[in-house]
Amino acid sequence: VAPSPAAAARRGCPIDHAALSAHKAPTGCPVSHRAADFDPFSDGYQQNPPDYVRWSREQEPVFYSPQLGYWVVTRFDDIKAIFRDNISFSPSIALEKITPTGPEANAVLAQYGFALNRTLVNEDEPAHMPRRRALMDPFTPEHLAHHEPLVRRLAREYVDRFIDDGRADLVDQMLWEVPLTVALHFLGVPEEDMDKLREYSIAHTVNTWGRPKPEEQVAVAHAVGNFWQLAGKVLEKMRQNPEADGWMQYGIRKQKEMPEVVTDSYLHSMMMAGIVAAHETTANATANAVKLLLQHPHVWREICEDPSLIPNAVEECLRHNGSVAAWRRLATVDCEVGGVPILAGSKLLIVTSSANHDEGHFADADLLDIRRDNASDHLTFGYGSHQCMGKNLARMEMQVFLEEFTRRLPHMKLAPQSFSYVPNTSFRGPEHLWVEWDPAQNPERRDAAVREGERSPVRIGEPSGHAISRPVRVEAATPAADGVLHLRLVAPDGTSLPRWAPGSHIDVECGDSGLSRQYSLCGDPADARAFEIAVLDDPDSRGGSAWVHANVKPGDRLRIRGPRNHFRLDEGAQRLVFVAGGIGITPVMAMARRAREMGTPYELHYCGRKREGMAFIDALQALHGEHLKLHVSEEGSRLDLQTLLATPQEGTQVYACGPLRMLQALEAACVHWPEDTLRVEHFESTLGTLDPSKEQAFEVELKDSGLTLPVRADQTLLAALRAANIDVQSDCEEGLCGSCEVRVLQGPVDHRDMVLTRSEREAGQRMMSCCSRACGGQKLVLAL
Ligand code: FMN
Repeated sequence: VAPSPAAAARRGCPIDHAALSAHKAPTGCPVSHRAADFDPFSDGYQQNPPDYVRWSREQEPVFYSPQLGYWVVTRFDDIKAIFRDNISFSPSIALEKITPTGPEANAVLAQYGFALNRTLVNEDEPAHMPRRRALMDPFTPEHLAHHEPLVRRLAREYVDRFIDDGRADLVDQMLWEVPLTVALHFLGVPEEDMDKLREYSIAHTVNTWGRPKPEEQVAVAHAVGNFWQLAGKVLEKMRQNPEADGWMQYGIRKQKEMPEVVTDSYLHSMMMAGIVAAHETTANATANAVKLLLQHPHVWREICEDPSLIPNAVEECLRHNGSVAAWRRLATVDCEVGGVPILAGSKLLIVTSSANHDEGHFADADLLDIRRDNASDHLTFGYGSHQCMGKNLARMEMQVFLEEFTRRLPHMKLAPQSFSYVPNTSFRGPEHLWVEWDPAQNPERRDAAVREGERSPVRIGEPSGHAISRPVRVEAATPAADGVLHLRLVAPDGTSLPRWAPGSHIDVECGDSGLSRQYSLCGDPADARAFEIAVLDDPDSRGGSAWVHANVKPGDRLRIRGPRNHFRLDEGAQRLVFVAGGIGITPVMAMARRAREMGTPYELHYCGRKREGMAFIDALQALHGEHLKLHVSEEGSRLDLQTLLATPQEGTQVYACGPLRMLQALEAACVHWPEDTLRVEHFESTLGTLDPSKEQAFEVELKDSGLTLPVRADQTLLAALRAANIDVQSDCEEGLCGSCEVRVLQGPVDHRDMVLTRSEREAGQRMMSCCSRACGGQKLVLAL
């Protein structure tokens, strides 16, 4: 086994420079000045971890920190890949002390018989998955629902205590204690030990993830030792009454069935680690969320006015400013992360909070956008087989707390203060959060019913774009061609809208009709004030486009969702060919504008039946000049795809949108081109509704999560995944948009979507979970 980099660092630079230069590391040596200065215990990291490592995310995404003796990883894809592979990247060091303590503190810990060992979070395979599976049931949405009344009651009672004061430290007066009580309740712990546990659990955080000064170490060690012993005593109490409710009692009962899986050491360690896992994370996450929302008063106002935004606001707060800033893994083999060679035995600090601000995954990543459609892709809960088991308990608590605050204290503001954090790498939340308000304005003084409020159903574990709509005002509605209406949509208060990239679309809700339809953004991405779309009046309308044409006028309010992008332009392409048919011009014109801006050689082919029906011809001619080729069939100028695509050219990419027939012809014309040359977007689906009498049930094995699930004949794969607490995005649920794509590792797929190309289908490595199934009831293995 290679020496650990920490040990090597003490002897000099641990880096194999020759190997690095062969791998084209960004700086040649990962111990750049910035890497050398990286200090996660400094105030800069504590105040804003993703900002503190922005330089790394942008320029040096994998670097070695000599101060910490860890490799630091900051990009989304690299971190997700590490989470995915829990064999090469062992979780065994997740609870190890990041700052080794001195002999005196170690002796104190030994005095208490401290032996915190493997739980779940730091357990390796093959022991981990059987244990996780054995203990998972109490975390399913239906079991968690039993805890909701307690969370609501506690939240209400704690707010009662300070609502007339006009000022409160939400951390001290509520957010610390309520999640602790919920955690204890969930674990099955008697409430009488609460105060001591609170004191001890802070010490545990400092002991594990912090850098206590030598003189503090002994005091911390005493507290941790006491925590350990108390955890042991509480566990003994529970063993006397193993039939009681609680996750620990559930574990005690499981121990009888499978003593080799649920061991004594596990139960004692979990008793201690479980409290931290369930308590501090949620307390901090809520404090971070409230702080963040109050720092964005317009967003706070919006959720006060429309509580249905709360579930996604919670997700966005977890992404933007979550309570787990970084996590750890140990490389067990020589490997590469982001192209940088890492030796077996190296320790990795994976800065999940930085991944959550990675522009490569989250557009306009620093913006707090509570309508972000992929907010729940964040890595705050980790991912894969070790993903936080309690994630949905945390989500439920946070939703309830925010409902309570927005309903009863909508006029609450942040009091002037500076924020302090317990210095540590991983768990992050303000130690105090002072808020103030005018009690005379409390809504319940005017209407006592506000205190009880209406219960909006808590949405547990369902990251669906359908819940998040954004109001816009129609600034202009003008014809862009026969039967094509061009809409310019702006924020009602005139502020900027989220940034978007070419290929994006929005969903427009068609009034009260219950319909919503996707429309590609066709304006200029540099225009931050407006979204522009163009809607064809479809003669065979199912209601959506007909509604738009019959109803939408300037000054109207509409609700939209998105933008989201499943048709991304590869900005690295050497040459671009764009082909648009009819209304398919909308995404393509935003792309062609970008190609022109970047100076990439491009040509834009725009086909239509007759000129009057083709939108934006004049504007396109003005902007693209000779790059634009019009093909108007009534005028006898059809596009000859065979000639256009006769000779494959290295580095060329073809982007196309238009009628199904045109896209099929293009696919045929591109067969002799390199794979992935052609990228298309479909506007229509041929998918019918699921007919259980014609479908077969099948099984899916989820490799990253270590689960096997049945998918019934009357159920989509997406529905089966959600029922098992697996977060999968979705949008159109018609096989058109690509949001619900999952990676397939094994098994034959019956593809029914319009997203994948023929070669992608043949490769069998991806499938759309909203519609595609296994062939003939066979088993599929997915990377989930
Ligand atoms: N239709 C348009 O008229 N203009 C567009 O820019 C447009 N963009 C779309 C983008 C995507 C990603 C998808 C899936 C569809 C798009 N459509 C677009 C099609 C519409 O969503 C919708 O299917 C069409 O207006 C017909 O709906 P209807 O049958 O309810 O009238």
